[in-house]
Amino acid sequence: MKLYNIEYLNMKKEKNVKTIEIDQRSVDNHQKVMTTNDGVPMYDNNNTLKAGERGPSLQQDHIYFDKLMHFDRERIPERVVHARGSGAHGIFEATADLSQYTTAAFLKKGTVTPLFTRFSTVAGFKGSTDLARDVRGFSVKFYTEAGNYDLVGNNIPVFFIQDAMNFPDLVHAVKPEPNNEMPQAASAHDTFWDFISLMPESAHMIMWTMSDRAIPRSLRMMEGFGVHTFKFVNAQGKGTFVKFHWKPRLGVHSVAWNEAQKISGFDADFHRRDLWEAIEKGDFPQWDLGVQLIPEEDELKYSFDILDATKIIPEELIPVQIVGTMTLNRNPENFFAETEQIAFDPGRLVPGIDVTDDPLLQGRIFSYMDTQNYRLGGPNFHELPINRPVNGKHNNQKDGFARMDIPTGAVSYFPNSKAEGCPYHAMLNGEVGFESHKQPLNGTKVRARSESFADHFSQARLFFTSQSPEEQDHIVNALSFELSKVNDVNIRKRQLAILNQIDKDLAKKVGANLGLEPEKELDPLTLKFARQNHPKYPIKPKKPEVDQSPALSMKVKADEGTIKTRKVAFLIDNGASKASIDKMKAALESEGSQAVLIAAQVGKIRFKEGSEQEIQHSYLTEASVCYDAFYTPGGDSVMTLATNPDYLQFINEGYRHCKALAFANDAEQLAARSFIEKDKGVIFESKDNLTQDFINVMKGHRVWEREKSRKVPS
Ligand code: HDD
Repeated sequence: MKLYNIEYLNMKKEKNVKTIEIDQRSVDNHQKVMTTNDGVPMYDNNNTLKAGERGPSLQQDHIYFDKLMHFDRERIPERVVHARGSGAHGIFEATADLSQYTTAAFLKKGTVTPLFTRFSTVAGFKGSTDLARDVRGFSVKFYTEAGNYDLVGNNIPVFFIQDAMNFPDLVHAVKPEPNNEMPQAASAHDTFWDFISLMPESAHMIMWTMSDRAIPRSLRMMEGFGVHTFKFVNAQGKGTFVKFHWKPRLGVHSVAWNEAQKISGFDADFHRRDLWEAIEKGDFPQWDLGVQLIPEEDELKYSFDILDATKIIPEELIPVQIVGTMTLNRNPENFFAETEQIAFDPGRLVPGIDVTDDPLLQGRIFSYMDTQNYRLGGPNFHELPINRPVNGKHNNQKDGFARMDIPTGAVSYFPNSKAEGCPYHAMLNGEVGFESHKQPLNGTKVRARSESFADHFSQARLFFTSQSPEEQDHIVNALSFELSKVNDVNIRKRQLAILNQIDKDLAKKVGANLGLEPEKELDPLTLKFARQNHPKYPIKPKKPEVDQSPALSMKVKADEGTIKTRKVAFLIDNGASKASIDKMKAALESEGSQAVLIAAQVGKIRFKEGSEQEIQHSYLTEASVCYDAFYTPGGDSVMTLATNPDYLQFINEGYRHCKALAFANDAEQLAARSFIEKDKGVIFESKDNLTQDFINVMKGHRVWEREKSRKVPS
């Protein structure tokens, strides 16, 4: 059944069952008199009530107390992890027939379901930078016709630990150290690497977090993963294991670490702004939802355990099938009411989807509900507009802080006869309700770890060796940076020994940057802790099914890239040639990319041809690191740009970060005043096909080969 009309839904100011409901709660102050919280018009919002104009304030000033009482309570606890986040409304349209595997109503082909998505960093506080080296949260709440379904994932398909019992320790280790609350939003410190170097199960995740995946170019350009193996359940009650993937339509791209550090200074809201602006412009970000399906019979077939959250199922082993598309098409009206108050929970499941025995997933099921109760002040957080299911909630739960629903009648128990047995549970009427998958269970009560979880390095190696040479270099650099920030040399040595188990060359290169020779064996302390879980550790790993996984590399494949929504800085000044600007602008816009004119100052500039234009961006406020590519048009502006250090900084930095730089005929001489050397990413109008070559290089995201020449001191 198609619940909503897709064309209608794709309008900019989205209207769907959920957003209509949200809009009903929105408050418009236009032309309204200011009132107290009780709706009483306020005569004077400037002065407290006093005994005489210069006298003390009076205790009867209820209006002032009303205002301050609310102000004093404006802050709620930030999320204990994932505090910094950005969200948007959207829709999901199911495009594949999955009825053989699941009864989930929102996955029925053709169904359109409203949703809200929140992206986040993990370690930083609510006000921290978007560009921290960190995992990104990728949470989606589907408001389905069978209730809310939350897919609470990350942009990395594996996790640091295997069992939820270690989660508070992991978080304590990565968060700022408790004595001095430093460093903010950074894993480059002793306590994090102390923990990691004693937990070899983190090796695979560390490869991902030290790769450029942890510094995305945009939230719109990252993959998302459900991480755990979940279970689909069909109408006959048969289960199928499933892994969820989100594939961004704009491709998967990152910035360079040097850029990330600088963006944090120039625009700590870089990702938030990028998401917001794209949606405001109507450039709605889209992801395809993919699934990897594993028959129940194959549960134990692989060299790794599918219940182990530190493992992927290589796409080359089980391909990802696309089953639908998510479109984010509306920004929140109010950050707090929507993005902050949304409460995700991986235990929020709908009929047709269930959890598996993954011990990390099992542990999450408690934590989320518990944290929402605390963070949002009580058990009625489900009634907040952003959290309410669109199909209504009916049960006998009552009271609690800030109850918003007003249940009617005298009956709040089940079974009852006085309310005709209502609300009834689905089985009474033979209706569909959530049923746990009928999975046979038996076991001895133990606190233990399965031996099938003991191979910590095979997939870490698979990830590293599947990267391009440039991506491998970035991992070496990131590890060298992080471990150089660690003060305790024993921690460095321990981690280096872990890296040596992953890849000898990797360990050697990182070791060289730390002045250390990698130890052949794991450190005795690492072994001691690993043996707590696996007494016979190290256990000989099984032979992996694949030894290369091209899907793990972000390198853009030839002809697959797009420059849609990319921002190109046009570096100009008075006297710039409008014709030269317009030619490039038209070419870029035809590919969906955006030209931003940047001059020495905001205000009017006059073109060579005589016309004028209002400029919004100047070298004072803009930074090269916030743009994808650079164009210097021709005209008389070339003379002033030649002596403008801010301009030269822009292009030098763009060059250092391997971005495309194009120069119109007259402007080519400017390259000679910088550190730029002609390569395929430096396009000269006199030598190249100016617009087409520029676009082609941008499609490849970066000219990474250029990195070898580290000559640019920007
Ligand atoms: Fe978690 C938030 C993702 C393991 C406990 N987690 C949180 C958010 C995301 C994830 C995206 C932010 C949700 C939002 O935007 O509001 N967490 C993950 C993934 C994990 C994972 C992909 C492993 C595969 N988490 C994990 C474990 C535990 C938690 C093992 C505890 C046992 N996570 C929480 C939490 C948070 C949270 C403390 C903090 C705020 C919140 O829940 O709403 O309950």
